[in-house]
Amino acid sequence: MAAIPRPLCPPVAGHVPSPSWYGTARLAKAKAPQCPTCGAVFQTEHPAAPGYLNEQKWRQVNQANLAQGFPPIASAHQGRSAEIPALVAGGAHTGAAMDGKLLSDEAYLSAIRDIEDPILRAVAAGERDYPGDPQPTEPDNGADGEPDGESKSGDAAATAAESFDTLVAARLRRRAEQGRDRIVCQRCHSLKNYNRLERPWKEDVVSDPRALRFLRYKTGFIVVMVCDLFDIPGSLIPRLGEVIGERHPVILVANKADLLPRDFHKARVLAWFKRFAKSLDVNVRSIHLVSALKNLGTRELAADIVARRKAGQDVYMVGRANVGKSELINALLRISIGGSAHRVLSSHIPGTTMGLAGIPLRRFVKALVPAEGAPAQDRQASLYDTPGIFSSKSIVGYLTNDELDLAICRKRATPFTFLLGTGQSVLLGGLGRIDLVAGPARVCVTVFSAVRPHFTRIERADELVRRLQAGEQTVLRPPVGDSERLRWFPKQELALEHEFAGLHRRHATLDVVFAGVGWVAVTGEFPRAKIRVFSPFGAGVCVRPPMLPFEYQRLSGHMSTQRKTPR
Ligand SMILES: Nc1nc2c(ncn2[C@@H]2O[C@H](COP(=O)(O)OP(=O)(O)OP(=O)(O)O)[C@@H](O)[C@H]2O)c(=O)[nH]1
Ligand SMILES: [Mg+2]
Repeated sequence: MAAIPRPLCPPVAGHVPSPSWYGTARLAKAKAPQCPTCGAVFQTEHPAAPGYLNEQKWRQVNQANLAQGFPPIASAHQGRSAEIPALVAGGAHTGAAMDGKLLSDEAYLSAIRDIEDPILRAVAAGERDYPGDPQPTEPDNGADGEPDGESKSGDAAATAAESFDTLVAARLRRRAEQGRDRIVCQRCHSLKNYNRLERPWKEDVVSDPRALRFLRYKTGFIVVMVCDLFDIPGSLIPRLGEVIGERHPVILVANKADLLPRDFHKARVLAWFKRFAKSLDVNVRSIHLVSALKNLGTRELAADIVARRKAGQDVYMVGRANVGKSELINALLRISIGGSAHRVLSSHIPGTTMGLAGIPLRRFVKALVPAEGAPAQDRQASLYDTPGIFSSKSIVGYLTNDELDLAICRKRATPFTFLLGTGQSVLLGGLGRIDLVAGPARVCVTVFSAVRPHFTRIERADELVRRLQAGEQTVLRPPVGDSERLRWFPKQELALEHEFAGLHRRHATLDVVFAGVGWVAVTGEFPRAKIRVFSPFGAGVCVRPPMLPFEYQRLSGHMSTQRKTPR
């Protein structure tokens, strides 16, 4: 595959580089305060960058840390670190005298008790049923509502106040225990609630596997290496063993199995996948096909992790960006008792996870820890989500958010089978193109991709690509956007030229893969065919043995030489 001669995206004016890459390496040593859902180091400097907290949230993080006995945190970004203690000390919003210190637990509770307005008091205490709410309250939970001072004697009022304290303390403890009072960074908040990012995501991706190098110097852990079944071999990290060490036990997981056709032959796909696993330089102990989103195979995976993990060992999820590591952790939490409050952030934007986000293993009761609780050795053990390693060869790297929506396969892929004649071309938007330049009159091609394929003559394909590169929107989508965006979009270049013989009339001979976008299977019995494959910068294309060699039969009844584009 050709190397990419330029950065993934044009420079952005006023952009501040993210500290994520270095943060990841550093985090292994120094425990800086992190966002619990993406692992980014908290900061108060750059609102659009990962880990940003406003001043109020920053104070709350400090208070929560202090309540748990941690020292006050300093900003990871040194620029304003001198101001931070003052900022924290300035948190006297409850009116308690603090002499430059933070509120203790008791002071916080008494400050809450002193609030006169019952509704404000309930809000401050984290109540969900506010006094005056029309919902019925539980009959045995009278202290949950407003203690009615006027109708009580002095003793009764004191008891009510005391039980209110106990209740608030218990509730705060419970919320912290359940992870419901987590404070997340602004980036996670906007990704989770609005599914968008304010700044280009490509600025934040971790593209060097050496970010995981700290694992080389650690002992006592097991690795779960996740890859995307829809993007093999693009989602494998070829020389991971050089980075993390070759001796650590690795469980290899091919995720997103739900994207394959409904009745795919599992044993055959597993055998096919094992060939790629053999080329890895890590100590692969077992292989699983799972779907984190649909909870397929996750229980078997959990049982395998339990069987292979020794007491006290940590678990690290590693893999390329967007393969579903975080979703897999959420799937394991889903099958654990009460673990859902510790969810990590998962989104279709590559580079969602920014640092090491560790979840104590005791949160995975029933999935990774026995139902009666974690054994003593496992008290300190955690399951870590790591930032995905972005592949510079992936075509996905050139796409904007809107284009990602068109290109990334999110639901079961419907294979389209067509006859491609010599001198014809099949195009996957501006992301890939295969020309059949010589060979039999026709070959069968089956497209597995979310991008709508376009079939045409080679001369017409040349013309479409030329117009696209001149900034005109054509049927080739993605890319999408104004003419400046289309002009900027990388030019299609020759990625490979391949000559092969068709082996069987009813059996695909090979897959042509466009990393991150999908693949095209070629079927037919012929002595020789020659294809030319193009992609942006000529990157991310390879040929592999067919993954689903019999799939082309599915639509053979609908096949038509007249129909140029599938409906
Ligand atoms: N169809 C399908 N989609 C999945 C599955 N698992 C994850 N996804 C989707 O893949 C996308 C990426 O998932 P993440 O969990 O954020 O991937 P990640 O590996 O943590 O990515 P980074 O944090 O960027 O390294 C999200 O849109 C998920 O919904 C799956 O099993 N099936
Ligand atoms: Mg992630």
